[in-house]
Amino acid sequence: MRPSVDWRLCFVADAGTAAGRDLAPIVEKAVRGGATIVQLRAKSLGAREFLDAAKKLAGQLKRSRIPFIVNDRVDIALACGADGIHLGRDDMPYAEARRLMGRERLVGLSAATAEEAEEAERLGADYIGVWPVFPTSTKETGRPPLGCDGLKAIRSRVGIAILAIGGISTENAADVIAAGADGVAVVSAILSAPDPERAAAALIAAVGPRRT
Ligand code: TZP
Ligand code: MG
Repeated sequence: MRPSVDWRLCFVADAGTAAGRDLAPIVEKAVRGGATIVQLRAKSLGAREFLDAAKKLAGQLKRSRIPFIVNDRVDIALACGADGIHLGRDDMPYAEARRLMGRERLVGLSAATAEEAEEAERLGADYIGVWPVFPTSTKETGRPPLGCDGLKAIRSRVGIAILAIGGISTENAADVIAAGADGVAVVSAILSAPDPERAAAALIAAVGPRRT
């Protein structure tokens, strides 16, 4: 059986935003601060570099007992022994990804609308990354932010775990949880902070105690 997941704070370790900085020590600090999940996102790395980084984080996070999710690439997730995969609309379709990943690993899907959220739930995804909740400069979204009202509307339509993403900070994290998210996923709030451990600690404090 897959262990239950504490969804509260997903640190999305984005190689692009890190701009050459080693992700491993930043991930370690984020976990020390209270991150409950880590996702590796590496849009511009080739397979070999992506896999090297993924293997390093997979080993590190196994020791910390923190679920490790790979963004985009099912092959990398399988090769490094990750706990899950996160897929967007242009990535491998859910059914093929699930067949390869199996039921013991997590498969998460991005959802920008209530229809996409319902489809993800129907397909059997373990969680959805709902985006963009607030304006963000980390990723070109091309969509107006959902805001807490948009997030609430999605919450009313699905029962699966929701990770809110896009412009989440210590200032708005509690509102996002009040709107029905199970957790928040952040890039810059941790990666661009002067002290990633303190930033993660402030975020998890804003999110509050585990409820699921
Ligand atoms: N997916 C949807 S928005 C986003 C991703 C990876 C970026 C969120 O980054 P930030 O810096 O936490 O706003
Ligand atoms: Mg993707």
